[in-house]
Amino acid sequence: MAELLIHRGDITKLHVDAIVNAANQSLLGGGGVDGAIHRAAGKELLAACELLGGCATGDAKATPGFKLPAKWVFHAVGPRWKGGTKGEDDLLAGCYRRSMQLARKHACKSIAFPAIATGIYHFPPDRAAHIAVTTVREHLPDSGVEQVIFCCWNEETEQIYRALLDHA
Ligand code: AR6
Repeated sequence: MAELLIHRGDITKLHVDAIVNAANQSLLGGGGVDGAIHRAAGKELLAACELLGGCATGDAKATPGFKLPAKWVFHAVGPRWKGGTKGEDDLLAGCYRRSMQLARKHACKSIAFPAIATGIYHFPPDRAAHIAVTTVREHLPDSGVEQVIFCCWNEETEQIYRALLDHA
């Protein structure tokens, strides 16, 4: 039976098979968790990302983790929040679905997600967490993943995930 766990802290420190990045379409780095991942992984990560040719919103692409403890980074591009009527929910679900598919492809047993799109892209955090948990649960059985960590950077996010997972 696969586990869904909550961890409060920095995703770049986690010893898991894959961490997911909240990237942008260029895949060439940025602020927030993206900046932290690029700093911790080293310059080789940017060089690997340059070869990927960008990524569509709602999709994800894989690179090695280089200096990170994680073996892989799945760079997912979340949607900017535009009020909820521009397909944001489906695009965010796509990030989680594609990441779980990449986990299967790369035989990952453990994967950690940040709260994609809830920072600089302003997606409402409770709505985003619901999509994250629902989409991961849906794709878990086919994925071969045994442990999913929802990595929460702040207390508000942690409380939202706790409420969701405790009442499942
Ligand atoms: N570990 C875990 N979570 C973190 C960390 C960390 N080290 N740092 C921040 N968070 P954001 P987005 C949380 O803004 O909204 C970048 O410039 C943060 O508190 O990183 O998808 C990209 O290049 C929030 O809960 O990503 C894009 O241009 C969550 O990670 C744009 O930001 C996501 O916040 C993407 O914006």
